Amino acid sequence: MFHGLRVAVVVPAYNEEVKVGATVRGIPDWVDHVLVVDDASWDGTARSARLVARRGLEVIRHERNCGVGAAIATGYRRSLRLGCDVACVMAGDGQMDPRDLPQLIQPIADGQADYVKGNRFLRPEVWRVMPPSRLVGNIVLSVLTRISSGYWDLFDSQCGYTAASRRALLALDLDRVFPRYGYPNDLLARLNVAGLRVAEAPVRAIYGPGWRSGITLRTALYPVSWVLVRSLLWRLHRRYLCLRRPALGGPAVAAPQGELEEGAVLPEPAEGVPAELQPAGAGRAACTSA
Ligand SMILES: Nc1nc2c(ncn2[C@@H]2O[C@H](COP(=O)(O)OP(=O)(O)OP(=O)(O)O)[C@@H](O)[C@H]2O)c(=O)[nH]1
Ligand SMILES: [Mg+2]
Repeated sequence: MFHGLRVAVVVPAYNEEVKVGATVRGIPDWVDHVLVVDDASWDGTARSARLVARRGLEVIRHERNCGVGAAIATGYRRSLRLGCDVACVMAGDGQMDPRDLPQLIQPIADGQADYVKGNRFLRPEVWRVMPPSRLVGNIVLSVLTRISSGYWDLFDSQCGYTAASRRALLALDLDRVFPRYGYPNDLLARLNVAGLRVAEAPVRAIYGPGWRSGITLRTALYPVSWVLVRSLLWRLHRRYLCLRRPALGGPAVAAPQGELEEGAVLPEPAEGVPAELQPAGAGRAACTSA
């Protein structure tokens, strides 16, 4: 618990058998639930995570690779079902420092923010620690994401170290969040359309000697460019042209199984995601949308 809030840390992991154990062990004891989402890794990621003896640890495995955004959405759904007040995301590759967790959660605990993202550029050593290719990419994408998301004060858009309040998770349509690299950019536009308050907290950048990344032109740059254009158009459409419609399809996610509100849009079952973590109502007879 953190100041009376039940906290989950979601750890998306794909082929991280070397790093995931240390990542999980580093998460402080006051975190109530650690939800490792192994996205159909072909190495021993799930086994390495399960070897850690820790209260509240769950290892969820997708049957097929769904992408980092989809893995995070699976973890978010589980945290909602566990009754958590806050769900943080900490990558399974050991690039996020657990000492930064309290300052990510604090603005939510203080009632000042619904969602908090890390910003590595708020710490001076970032210029020394982050590789030049990442510095340039981050700066360009941060500026573009300001435009696409409508949050003009935010920076370091690609930082995946975040804390989301229950309120934010219930307002988002988790089934529609972009499933692969590009999800942070997509998520920010969705938070904006839902009218949620987003804050930033300084976090450390970690790029050790064993650093490796799944980011390539094909896996990241092209999808992220597409997400930025799509998010901008969607946000402008939802904010300025759809004034009579609700911000996002919240009820479908918010309502527990069996208690869906009339008129809620029921999501399609997500392929590769375990049955118990399918979106609320998935696969049931669809209602008509409001
Ligand atoms: N669940 C899931 N996780 C993934 C997938 N691809 C990457 N990840 C995880 O997402 C985290 C971040 O991935 P990276 O490729 O290192 O990207 P990054 O850390 O944002 O960027 P770098 O600065 O290049 O390291 C890691 O914990 C990966 O294991 C995927 O397809 N599914
Ligand atoms: Mg990484």
